[in-house]
Amino acid sequence: MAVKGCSFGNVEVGDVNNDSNPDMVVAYNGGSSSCIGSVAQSGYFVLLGNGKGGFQAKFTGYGEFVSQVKLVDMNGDGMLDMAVDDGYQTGHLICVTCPTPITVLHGNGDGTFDTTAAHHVLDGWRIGGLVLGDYDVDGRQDLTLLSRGQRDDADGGLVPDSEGILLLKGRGDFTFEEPVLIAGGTTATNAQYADFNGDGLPDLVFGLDTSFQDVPTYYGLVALPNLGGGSFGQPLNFLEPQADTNTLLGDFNGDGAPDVLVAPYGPGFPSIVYLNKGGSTLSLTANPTTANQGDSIDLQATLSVLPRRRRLEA
Ligand SMILES: [Ca+2]
Ligand SMILES: [Ca+2]
Ligand SMILES: [Ca+2]
Ligand SMILES: [Ca+2]
Repeated sequence: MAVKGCSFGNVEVGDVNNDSNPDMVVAYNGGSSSCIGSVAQSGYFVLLGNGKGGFQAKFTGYGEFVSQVKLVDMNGDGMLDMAVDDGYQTGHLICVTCPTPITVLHGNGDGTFDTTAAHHVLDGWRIGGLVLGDYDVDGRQDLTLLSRGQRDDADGGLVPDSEGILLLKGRGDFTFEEPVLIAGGTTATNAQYADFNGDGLPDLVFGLDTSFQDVPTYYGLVALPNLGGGSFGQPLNFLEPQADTNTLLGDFNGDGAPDVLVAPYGPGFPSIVYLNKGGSTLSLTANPTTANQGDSIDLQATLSVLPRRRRLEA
């Protein structure tokens, strides 16, 4: 296996050959611009686990500059497929406005993926991250892509306000509906789905990297509530330094509700944990609903507390 000092992308864990032992896939950039004086083919490594801590690695050449791979069963056949973010490079130079093709490779169930019949999901957009999840809860996997902009073929630049988050509803057969852009004019450092309010719909949380909005409506740590049917509500913003919001999810206090850890990229900022208060809401109703100055009215406060999943299971 020749690595030659080139950069790796991300690592994913999953059982790609269906032997119940966890395996790994690793994105490999290749290309001379990320290597030290050498040229290497871009692609990905598959490391098949033997269940005892050992792995057998195999490299497969693919793409121009594979930066991210994600494992998911896109067609529901029980075998993990692989979504691939390729690009940021043309020739041997990293290109900041070049589109990054998104493809899905069909998993053969034996640790290999069909690179000869890649399913092209999206071309012409510069993508900075892949997020998996069935956001419309129809049982078919969807794709959520972090857009760094759509290439403007007229001038070779980027279409204004085309940064944001692209929602691609999956049809379950490696094809997707037309992308829908939300959070336009912003770029996210990363994004993840979790059901923060316990309504069964996965909500989206991300850290803001850059805003190009004239009047900012997204900043810091952003949570987008899932309204159902594939749509998301207004952002809930939490103040954080811009471009410093790498988000990690976990249930850090063991109450069954997902929390968010904001980890700084650089020195000087502390890590912050946002503990989820669940879907609790406080509302106030007046009786009568209208009154003149000097009249008395009754106010009734209602506190609604959604049951947490762990409590339901107990
Ligand atoms: Ca395996
Ligand atoms: Ca599959
Ligand atoms: Ca879906
Ligand atoms: Ca939810």
